[in-house]
Amino acid sequence: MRYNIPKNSFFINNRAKLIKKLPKNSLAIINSNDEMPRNGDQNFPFRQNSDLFYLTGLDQEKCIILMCPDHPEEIKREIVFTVKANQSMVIWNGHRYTKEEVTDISGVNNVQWLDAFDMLLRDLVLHSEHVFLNQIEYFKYQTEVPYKDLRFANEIKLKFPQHNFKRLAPLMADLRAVKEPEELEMMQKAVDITNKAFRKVLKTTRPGVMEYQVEAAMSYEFLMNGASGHAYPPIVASGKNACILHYLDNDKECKDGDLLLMDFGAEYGNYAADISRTIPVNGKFTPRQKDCYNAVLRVMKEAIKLYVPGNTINKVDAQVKKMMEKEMIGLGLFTQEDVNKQNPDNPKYFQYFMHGMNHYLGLDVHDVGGKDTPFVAGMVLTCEPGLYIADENIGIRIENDIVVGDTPFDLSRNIPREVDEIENLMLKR
Ligand SMILES: [Mn+2]
Repeated sequence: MRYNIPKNSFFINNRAKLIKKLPKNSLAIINSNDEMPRNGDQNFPFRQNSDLFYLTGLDQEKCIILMCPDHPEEIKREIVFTVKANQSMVIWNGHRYTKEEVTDISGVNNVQWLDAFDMLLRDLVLHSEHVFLNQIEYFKYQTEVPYKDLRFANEIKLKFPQHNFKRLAPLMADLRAVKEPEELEMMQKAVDITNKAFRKVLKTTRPGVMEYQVEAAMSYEFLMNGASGHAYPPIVASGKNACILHYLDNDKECKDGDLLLMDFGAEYGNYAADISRTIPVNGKFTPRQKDCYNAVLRVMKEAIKLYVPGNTINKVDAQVKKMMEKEMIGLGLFTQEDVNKQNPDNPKYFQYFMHGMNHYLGLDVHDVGGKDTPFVAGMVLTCEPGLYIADENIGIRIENDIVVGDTPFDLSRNIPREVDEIENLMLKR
């Protein structure tokens, strides 16, 4: 393992929290993610199912957990299934978990090989009234790929059509949204590695550098420090490319006088960082760039104060949009009068700041949680105001990762963001 995994008490506690949410006589089933085929005999790099990792710590393909907390036989209340490695697997793919290792990592005592799955599943289903099945339920996302949990749901419904099937995803979302101390530690580590990468970028960026070379500097620091890599495809966007919100080409030259917007984050032990920074390619902001940058930075500092219990994503977003509107008037992008007579369905600010300014962060970069769910201490969200003035080749986003609390805590507090700080660090190239 490249990372230090939390003690199994963390995973045991996570399962206890889920069990509390299950009605009596329930069975919950969570599968490992598929190994996704690429081409020929290759797979894409394996990434564990976030819910399975959260409940077990297991970071290997073909694991399944069955949780049946009211089963009359105590030994069957929690079972993990895993693949039994044969000699050829070990030679070609390396070590696979032993039963003892599964117990050490997850704290589950009953570990079985996959060939015992069908009979034990039958036993547990027949002792249960409700069967909770997992599925990706992220809003605004759909896929035509029949992934493992989905195929499994279809299969088990055919086998046991009289059972009462229920959605596990909303329960998992409730649990995962509020982070345990072990998780904050993992996320802090992901953010700290991202900080190292940013400082490397400050030292290596200059006119003539290609965007992908900036990306390479990030990747180098990530891997050198035990991250599995990028938590999501990084955006390295110079000049007007910064106004393309999901720019991923990263193939242009960074030019003298342009800004460079980077949205990037390390993944450490399956936990994501999500940071954005904007720097001048040549090491010095122009007066106009500085004015625009400081406008976004002022808003960010005010916005972080809103990450307190009771607030919501939508409420914070609305307040921040008002703050940005005021800054835009200050920057001469439009006037108060324009705002007074604007079409409320298409406000003036929208032309220069067209994305949401926060989302949950955790095992997934766009983590579970609702936009109108009141914040609770221990939730982690990004704070990412932006300003995009395509006509002026200016695209700015500054993004930090904030833990909700009466006093919000900034995981990214050590990542440089002041104009002077950035310019000074770039001077030392
Ligand atoms: Mn983000």
